[in-house]
Amino acid sequence: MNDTVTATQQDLAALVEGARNGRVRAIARLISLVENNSPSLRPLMGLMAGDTGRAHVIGLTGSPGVGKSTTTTAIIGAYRARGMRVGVLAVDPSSPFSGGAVLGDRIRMQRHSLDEGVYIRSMASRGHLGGLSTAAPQALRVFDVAGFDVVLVETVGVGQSEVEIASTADTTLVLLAPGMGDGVQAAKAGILEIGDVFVVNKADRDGAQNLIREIRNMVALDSHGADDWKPPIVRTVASQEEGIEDLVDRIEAHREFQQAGGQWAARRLTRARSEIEALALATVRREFHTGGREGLEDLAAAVRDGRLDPYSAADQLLNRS
Ligand SMILES: Nc1nc2c(ncn2[C@@H]2O[C@H](COP(=O)(O)OP(=O)(O)O)[C@@H](O)[C@H]2O)c(=O)[nH]1
Ligand SMILES: [Mg+2]
Repeated sequence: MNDTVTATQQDLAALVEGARNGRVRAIARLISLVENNSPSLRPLMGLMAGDTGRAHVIGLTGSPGVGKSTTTTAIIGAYRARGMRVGVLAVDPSSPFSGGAVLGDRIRMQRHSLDEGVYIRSMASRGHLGGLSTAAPQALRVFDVAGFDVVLVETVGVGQSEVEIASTADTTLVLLAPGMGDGVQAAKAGILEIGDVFVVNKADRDGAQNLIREIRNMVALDSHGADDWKPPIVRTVASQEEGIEDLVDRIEAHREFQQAGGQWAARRLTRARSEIEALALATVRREFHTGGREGLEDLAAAVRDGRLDPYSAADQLLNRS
């Protein structure tokens, strides 16, 4: 089967079945189809719709160098020790279709490379319909079909869409580290608002205690109702695997808290909503430009020349008048 050719329904069903049985080649193939925005995605998503929603999706976000990959590797080990199967999706918006993790991550994660209970994949999403906001959930669906108990999503917490990916996880970890010039003041407010668990990594460095205090003050200022989850702050030295058991305990506590209340389902509803919205908007936008809808060029000329106002032009473009 080739990316550029629409696979037959039978091929796709075999691939999905392979993924269901945890076959690495099938999983890899499916994620490549997502990454490359294959025409097969539509039937594929249809085949997979029924058996998704089981995996606990954990997002990790934070500035480059804060220790996301190191922490991810350590968390994998902790979950494996608890007998769970772990998938990792490293979302890299900048890299072209690299098809693999960057070298540093690969070496670091190598200790898990022979473990059948672990699958690590980095994914680019250039040219994907709807970009990251649809590529990431679709890739997550593949991990889910493959029966992973936990999926860790590492994103570079710089762009808005990367932050959104992490924040649509069931549990979002916001990583900060002392001595990186990204104290709480410097960190984007948006990142702090999405944290379910704050991780002060590189706690072996000076300034960790100050950073913890800053975050604690910030969390306290954020108005939490009596029944709301109060984001804990966990100290880690990921490179030494220190604090990781505590971190995983907090992650599990967050899952249990949400499942006991209605938040688990509510968050997944939000995730589905934004995925649909992103797909629909991307489709509409593409139609404007490929001429599937009449007349963006004509309408633009009419607005430029003062024959039409932009509101009416927009209505006409959407076929609403
Ligand atoms: N001192 C110290 N270094 C760490 C710690 N965690 C990670 N590092 C180092 O920080 C660098 C960046 O880590 P990495 O996980 O690649 O960060 P990422 O860009 O957020 O994924 C690497 O050289 C790590 O070995 C830690 O807890 N303490
Ligand atoms: Mg990394």
